[in-house]
Amino acid sequence: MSEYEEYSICKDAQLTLKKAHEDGVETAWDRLKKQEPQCGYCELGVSCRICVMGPCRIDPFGEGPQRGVCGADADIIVARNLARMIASGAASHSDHGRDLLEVLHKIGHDKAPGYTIKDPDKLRRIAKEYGVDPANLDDKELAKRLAEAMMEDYGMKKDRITFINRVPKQRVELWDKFRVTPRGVDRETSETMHRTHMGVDNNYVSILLHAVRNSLSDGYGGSMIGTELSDIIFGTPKPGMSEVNLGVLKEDHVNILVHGHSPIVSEMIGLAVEDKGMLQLAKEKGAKGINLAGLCCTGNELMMRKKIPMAGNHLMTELTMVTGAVEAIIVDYQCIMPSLGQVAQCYHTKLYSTSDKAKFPNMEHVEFTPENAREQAFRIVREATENFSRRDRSKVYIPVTPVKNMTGFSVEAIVEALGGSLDPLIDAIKAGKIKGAVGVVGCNNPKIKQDSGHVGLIKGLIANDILVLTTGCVNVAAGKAGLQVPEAKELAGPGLREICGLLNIPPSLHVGSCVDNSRIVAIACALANAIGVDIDKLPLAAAAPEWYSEKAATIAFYAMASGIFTVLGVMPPILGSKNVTQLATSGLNDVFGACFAVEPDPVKAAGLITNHIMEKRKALGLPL
Ligand code: XCC
Ligand code: SF4
Repeated sequence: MSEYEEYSICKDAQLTLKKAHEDGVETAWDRLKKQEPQCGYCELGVSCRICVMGPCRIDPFGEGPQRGVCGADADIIVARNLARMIASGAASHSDHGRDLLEVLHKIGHDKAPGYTIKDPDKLRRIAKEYGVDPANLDDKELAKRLAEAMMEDYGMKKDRITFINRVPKQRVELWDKFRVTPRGVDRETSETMHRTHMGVDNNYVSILLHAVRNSLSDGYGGSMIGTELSDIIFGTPKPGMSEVNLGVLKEDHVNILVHGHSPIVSEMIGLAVEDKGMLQLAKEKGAKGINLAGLCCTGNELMMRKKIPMAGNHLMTELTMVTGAVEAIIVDYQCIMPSLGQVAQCYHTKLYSTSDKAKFPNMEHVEFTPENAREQAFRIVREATENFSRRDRSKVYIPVTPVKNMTGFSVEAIVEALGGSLDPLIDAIKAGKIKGAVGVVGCNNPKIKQDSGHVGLIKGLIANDILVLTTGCVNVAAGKAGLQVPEAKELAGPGLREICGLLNIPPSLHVGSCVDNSRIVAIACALANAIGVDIDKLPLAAAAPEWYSEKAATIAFYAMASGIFTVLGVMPPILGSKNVTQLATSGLNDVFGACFAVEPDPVKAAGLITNHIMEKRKALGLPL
């Protein structure tokens, strides 16, 4: 086994990683090695630097200090740190949602040239959910009114955010009872920061209950608004074919990559690369055309809607440049390693940051606003195309050919594939053809062999007739492994194989980006409502096998609080508090009917989840 096979299960990663080392490029894997051994206190969650009487740490062996300078013990410190993680994740998704809200509002005011309403039906449907009567209003006026109604969800005018209306009644009663129903998107994040300041909330249970409320303000607030508005503005995804891996880069084309999370910038880049003048310029520079591909969740957004291929997930982002074939990477925000600029120094790739809130070393900043986005997109694409002349053709190395990936499974598309309602899915679950469904979500983390957790778990689940829904970086892993095409039904158990064959869908469905986990909880709510039970009674689960991001912690929390058992592949920093660990891995069950498990081995994780789903089936009296 070559050294590189220890880092990733993917050929493209192994081969470019080898070249990266030959070229003297440092990657996340190298930097992880230099960080080891990582701080044990921080791993356990028992270090605190919330105030400058500290930093403090608790001795996990009970011999050294058991309290910080302020008197906080391990329970308080671990709970506060975890709550702050969740606040950051919620803030990230919700601020992304807010940017879309701003675009919608500006569309309504004619201040966002180039942006339009691509799904007016959905605009009308969502407006109704917000109590805005669409009758007699044109799209623009409606955009304005819906935007204003959604802005109230971010503030404190309401006592609960609007999409809570999608949640089964029993669940909301439970949330009300434990006072975790989210009131405002920003309010809950702000309150987490307040509660975790020195001398505010010092009860680990109440800190964590508020963290739950904060996570729900993301899942049913910021993220859900982000997803629904992206559909309204850029179109609701429909199933179709695309491609994944580094082989989507084209040797004879200008290659432009978009990276980050928000579709606001990348949709404009998508328009610019199709412009005739740009194509002409590309030809003058000796390229056959301009090839656009995605990375991370910006890539997921474009793949879902426009079937634009994906060059890679999180750990591939540095390696794309090692191909020597990338003219430009345009980033928005989140999950963009600040090392990209350093890697670019070794190649001809030009890097552009586009958001005033996300700037990076060795990257040119070209600020995008709803007003100037079209102009700026053309400017960057022109520069990228001109940059083709600087490519050193002798250094180009595209090591693989692309793999097909089916995409576009929005809730609407799933319902349509089923013939207009969720009933056929419910029938298949009741009959035991499909045993249950699992959202497999999240990142890459160099602590785990890249994509091994995702692929191992998905294979294990589909073999047991469990339908998988993927978001985020999992999509690329599953795609590369050939799991997201209808032919992958051959790897599924007999029941799931039959259903996939009937509907011509893969056993593992790409439902979108990180914010699109809101699609998964929306389906869970719709299933529960259709059957007339609470979500925790359903044969569902969630997993984040290779998570690294605070956002993933937030997603895990809102999945759990929705009643969905959640398995993590990487240990969160909580082991320093027995009480918090006990609560997370079992105590929460008594409150929300779901809790967490940590299992790095994907085969064991598939077993755990299958057992859980079988137990839920048994309790519902369904065949096993
Ligand atoms: Fe980021 Fe969303 Fe994680 Fe990938 S999966 S590393 S958060 S890009 Ni959401
Ligand atoms: Fe130390 Fe308490 Fe300050 Fe944390 S909040 S750094 S435990 S004194």
